[in-house]
Amino acid sequence: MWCKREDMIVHESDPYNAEPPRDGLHETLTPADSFYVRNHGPVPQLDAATWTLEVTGLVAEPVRFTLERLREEFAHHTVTATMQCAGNRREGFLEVRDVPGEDPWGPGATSTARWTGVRLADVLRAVGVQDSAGHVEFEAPDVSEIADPPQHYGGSVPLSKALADEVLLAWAMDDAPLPAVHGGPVRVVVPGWIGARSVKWVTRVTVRAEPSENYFQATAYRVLEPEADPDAAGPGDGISLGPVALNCDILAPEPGQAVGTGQVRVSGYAHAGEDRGVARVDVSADGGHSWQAAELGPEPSPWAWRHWETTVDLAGPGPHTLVARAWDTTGACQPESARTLWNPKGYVNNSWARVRVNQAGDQG
Ligand SMILES: Nc1nc2c(c(=O)[nH]1)N[C@H]1C(S)=C(S)[C@@H](COP(=O)(O)O)O[C@H]1N2
Ligand SMILES: [Mo]
Repeated sequence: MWCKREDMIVHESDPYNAEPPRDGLHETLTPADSFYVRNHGPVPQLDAATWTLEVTGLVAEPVRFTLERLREEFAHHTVTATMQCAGNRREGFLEVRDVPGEDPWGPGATSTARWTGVRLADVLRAVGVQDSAGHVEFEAPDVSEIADPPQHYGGSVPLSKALADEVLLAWAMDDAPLPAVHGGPVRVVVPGWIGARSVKWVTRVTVRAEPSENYFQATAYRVLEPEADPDAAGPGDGISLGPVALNCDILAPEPGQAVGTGQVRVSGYAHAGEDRGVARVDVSADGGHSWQAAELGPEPSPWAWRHWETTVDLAGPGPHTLVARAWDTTGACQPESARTLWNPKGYVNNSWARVRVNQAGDQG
């Protein structure tokens, strides 16, 4: 489905929500057939020839752009950026407490691509932003029944982020036309922020004084207090999510994998959102008692994840827990346990990554 590999882990087929197995996340640029998909409604089939983008609200004068006009009037830019859903690694919360009504995403609700398009800032400046502007809202034609009441998908970012160089109206992913399932013909890409703000199939940009009132901005994608009832949550409740929290996970070995005797190669990804970078990743082969620094791969861009790997010695045959934790350029480290982070909608599980493996005995 949607040109994805057959072994995608499909959380929902309608709307289609799927993540790749861990082995789909090893490369700097995630292969298109492995890139995770997060939808809240049916994928709209839009025609690039008739698609238009309305830029309105607190602007000098509203303007409607065709794709051709965007391509012709503005400089093209390419940014390598990691998309990460706020629900990435939610699965890790389930052993703490259930998260009713939300899909148990593993470590694959994140992927990286080279996005090409025009800067949102260039478009906003061309249209003229009024002094009273504070936020920029994005709206798309997909209607979500999950929203209360059912409504088009949307969200917003503060004007300061909307005007940042890295934020694009993108029509290409890894130099190919943006596939429909990823928001083609055009989506917003907000590097360093939760995936929810990178609105797919964007057809309207509204400059506003306040954040969007859309359900997915005002009510969802918020960290509620542990005892709050998510069904009773209303606009403005909880902590609104924007910049991505520092996170990492182990990609190899896989959970439950039987590993041989001797040294074991451990690898994974780490990602620090917004203006922070990954500074170090520590790996423990004894459940977190002792640590060694992993070797960091190249930083593909300030907006992308970094892969890491190292080799560990396991204490001997039997079960072992491999643990990984990332540090960012502010000196902050991931929290140890999902227990301290559990929240009713299951967002931002950025606790230490843990993978249990079994070391085989000597084949004497
Ligand atoms: N129009 C629209 N945009 C959307 C969504 C959506 O359901 N509809 N989902 C958002 C969420 S929560 C995420 S994590 C990213 C996922 O992008 P992808 O499907 O290309 O991986 O898209 C965002 N943009
Ligand atoms: Mo998301």
